[in-house]
This record gives sequence, C-alpha cells and structure tokens, in this order.
Amino acid sequence: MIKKLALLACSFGAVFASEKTNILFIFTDDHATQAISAYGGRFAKVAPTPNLDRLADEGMLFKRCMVTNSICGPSRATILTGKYSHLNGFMVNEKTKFDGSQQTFPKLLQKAGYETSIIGKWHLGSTPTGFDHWDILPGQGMYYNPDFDNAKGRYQVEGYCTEVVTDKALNWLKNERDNSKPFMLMVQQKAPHREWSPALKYLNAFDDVTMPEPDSLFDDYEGRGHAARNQDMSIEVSMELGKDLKIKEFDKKDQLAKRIHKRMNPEQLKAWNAAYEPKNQALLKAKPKGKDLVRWKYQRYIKDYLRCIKSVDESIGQLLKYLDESGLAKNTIVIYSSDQGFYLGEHGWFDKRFMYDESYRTPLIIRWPGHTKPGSINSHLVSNLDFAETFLEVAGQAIPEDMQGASLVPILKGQNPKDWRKTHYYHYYEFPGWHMVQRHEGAYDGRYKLMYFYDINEWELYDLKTDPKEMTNQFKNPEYASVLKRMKQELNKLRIQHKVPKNKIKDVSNPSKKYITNHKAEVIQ
Ligand code: SGN
Ligand code: CA
Repeated sequence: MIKKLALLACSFGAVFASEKTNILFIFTDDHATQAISAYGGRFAKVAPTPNLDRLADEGMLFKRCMVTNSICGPSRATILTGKYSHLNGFMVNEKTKFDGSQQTFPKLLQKAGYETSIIGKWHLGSTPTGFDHWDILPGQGMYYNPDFDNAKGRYQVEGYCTEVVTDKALNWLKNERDNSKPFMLMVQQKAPHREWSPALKYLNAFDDVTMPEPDSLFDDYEGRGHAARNQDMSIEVSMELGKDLKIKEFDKKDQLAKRIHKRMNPEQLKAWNAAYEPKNQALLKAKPKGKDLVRWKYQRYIKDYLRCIKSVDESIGQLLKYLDESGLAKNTIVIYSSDQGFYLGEHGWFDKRFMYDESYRTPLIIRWPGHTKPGSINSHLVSNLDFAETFLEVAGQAIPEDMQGASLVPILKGQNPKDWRKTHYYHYYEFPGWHMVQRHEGAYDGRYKLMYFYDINEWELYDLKTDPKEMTNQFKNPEYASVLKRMKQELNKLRIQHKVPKNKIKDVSNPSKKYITNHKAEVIQ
C-alpha cells in the first residue's frame, strides 16, 4: 500500500526527497588517470590526490573507462545524451553548438522531480537546457578572476577558477537549492586544462621535486604510422615557452598577457611574478638546448599540471566534507570523472584526441554508500556513454531505448552482468584542427586495439598485453592475422550496432583556420 502511494505521488511529480538518491557529478577537464595516486601510475607517489584516493577507498575505481571521442565538447554531449557524437550531433569542438532541444538525462531527471544544477565549464556553445540552475564559464573559461554566464548575463568573479566554482557549488548546496527535492549537481572544473595555470598559493609546490619522465618522452614513432608522426602536439615543437610555460620573453602572441597578466589585479600579479620570475630567469641564463630544453619544458608542464590538480583535489575534499557535515553523504552518489585523459609526456606529447591509451582512458571513481563495496576496483569496459543511463537508474527512472550505453548500477552493486560489452567503439572527427590529429575510428576489447585513420588509409593494431605503451603496430604482423580478422569484424559489428553512417562523414572541422602553430621548436638564444 505504501509503495502504491509513493508510486502515485511520483506519477504526479511530487517526490519525497529522502527516498531519492542525490547525484553529485564532479567533472574536470583533461585529467589523466596517470595523475591520480589511486590509479597507481607513474605519478602515484607525487600526484596530490588524497581526496580522490579517499573517494576510491570508499567507492569503486574503474580502470577501463573509455571515452567515445577524446575531446571536450563531444565528451560532454555524450554524457548528457548517452549517445555517440554522430547521433547527438556534437562531433567537434568550436564549430558546432549543442542542440539543446534533444533528450538529455538532466531533462529526464527534472521530470522525475529532481532539481538540476550545473556550475563551471559547459563548452557546448548553446545555452544549457534541462537545468533549473546554471552558472557557467563562457567558452573555455579563464583561470584567474573568471567570467561567468547565467540566466541574467555575464559577470566576473575575483579569485581562482577552481575555488570559485567550488564556492558556488557549496553555496548552491547550502543555501540555494530546494531542500524538498533530490538534487543532481554537476560541478565542472576548467582545471587542469591548458595553459595549466595554478592557484597562487600553489605556484611553488613541487619546486624541489624532479618529476619522473615517461620512457617515450623522446619517441621517434618508429613502428607507428603517419598520424602519430605528423601531429602538432609535441612538447618539443608545439608547446609554447610563452603562454604554456609562462616565460614572458617568449609571449609572441600576447597570450600570456591576455590570459594571465591582464586578468590579474596588482597584488595577484606580484605574487605570480615572484613565483615564476626567478625560475624563468635561471632558465634564460642556462640556455638549455635540444633534449635538455625538452626536459625542462616537461618539468615545468607537469609541475603546473599537478599544481592545478592540487586545487581540484582540495575542492573534492571540501565537497565531501560538506556532504558529511550535512548528513547528505549517505544518500548521495558521488561520481568523479574527466572529459578525457591526457598525455603527460608519453610519446613526447601533451593534449589528447588519439585513441591511444592515455587519452582514450578517462578517470572514473564512484562512491555510492550502501550499494558499492568500499575499495573495489573494476575492469569492465565502461564508457562515458554509460553515465546518463547510470544516473537515470540511480534515480529510479526508465532508460530510453535510444540511449546507446548501459547503466553501471549492476556493476556498482558488485554484479558481473553477462551481457556487458566486450568491445568498445571510438571515433574522433576533428581534422584539420588543433593539434592536427587525423580522424580515426576503432575498436578495443580490453586487450587488442584496432585503429583506422581513414583519410590516409592507415590501420594500426596494438596488443596491450604485450605492449601496454602501444609502441609497435602489429597490423602487418602475420602472427596477428587472426586477431586482426576478428577485430575488423568487431569494428564492423560496432558500426552497425551504434548506427554509424555507412558513408564516410564529411569533414566537419573548420578548414579556414590555420592550425599548425609552430613548425620549429623554439630555442633560447
Ligand atoms: C584549446 C587549446 C588546445 C586544446 C583545445 C581543446 N589551445 O584550443 O590545446 O586541444 O582547446 O581542448 S589553447 O592554446 O587555447 O589552450 S578541449 O578541452 O576544449 O577539448
Ligand atoms: Ca578536455
């Protein structure tokens, strides 16, 4: 009888807040799993992630969360819709606007009586739909004294972006939300996106540490194809000493001035200069060349990146603390993820886009008290394609037929669903574009990965068991003939299953833009 009444109440839109699970989705931009201690990668000992590690200790860490398309807007559109880029229409950054009239999980949660809110980076071009509250960074957003857009217009807030977004999220939770409703809050940080600008208080963190280098920092791409060779994302050539590495003497395009110096008040600028100037002057005096300069760039890059992570992690700590203090923790599922992974020097790179492991894999850590066994580690092939479905099931809602992923709820409850995907489909579309990564699609089964760069008609096949760093393309190796045949069949099956258009999708990027920024590595004279 009670159940019936509750159902009746639900069908009229009224929901008992205490019965529904709240959803806190914490999302960052470009956070690689290598930079989270709990993932145990190269930086396990130095990554400043005690709060993320705590979340993993209290929940489930997914080792194989693969993205559908390793780039910002498309990843966000996949999460909102539970659909691949070719069906949600958002295939590349910048040129397209997200069609907000389509079905999204926040809209479905609203119908189920949830109050929905998004704070921070949105990066989908259009005005958010499906949110009762939105307060977003325009475009990529700025690290220092960021602008925000909300229903009333644009305004600026003084402070460091990660902290400002966290304060806004805490304020919404404490003072602004409707306590009679369950909530779904998306806290979306800009950090640790390029140009990796840290909070002033952390500018000198890691000064005494030498960051471990990846084996492939000086990769010669032997054994790979033209796509890996001809990208524009190497630390050596593409990473700028000015904007990226914060040396004003190299700020030829005025980007350092525009993004950082001119946004700061005199006090902030003074603190910023006090931290960077002595280190910069030492470099200009030492004039390292060749590999030594690449090594210096790598150290500055990784330190700034991890300094950004310090604030991200601190923010997570504050949010978890509030959930504890308010008593909300036990009835709130907390999800941590990022829009994709990132190269932290592997293959000599920064940025993402490729289906190679470091940018194809994204962090996913979920704490769901009373449902998920603390400290569990999962290896199922899951995806950002599954997030919408998961949130809907957590909220007790039906999952629409046209969503293409599957709810993670059974996995979170410790089950081993027999029909879980055995292969995952990937497709990247942005060429020509930033960093000049060829368009490609591919299939991955947890061990073998088949990639097809269709515009240059080149295939690559990797065996991640024997070659986890993907250094040797086995496509032409006869020993892999049967694997290749099977993976090609899998790719075809996935294309049909996910309704990928048969004809090659026309170039959807913006060819009028000149993307290659540097053709030669900068030198310090
Ligand atoms: C900017 C960055 C690129 C980055 C894209 C996409 N350049 O254009 O390095 O790949 O964003 O990033 S920057 O000089 O402006 O920092 S994404 O996160 O939006 O996909
Ligand atoms: Ca990103």
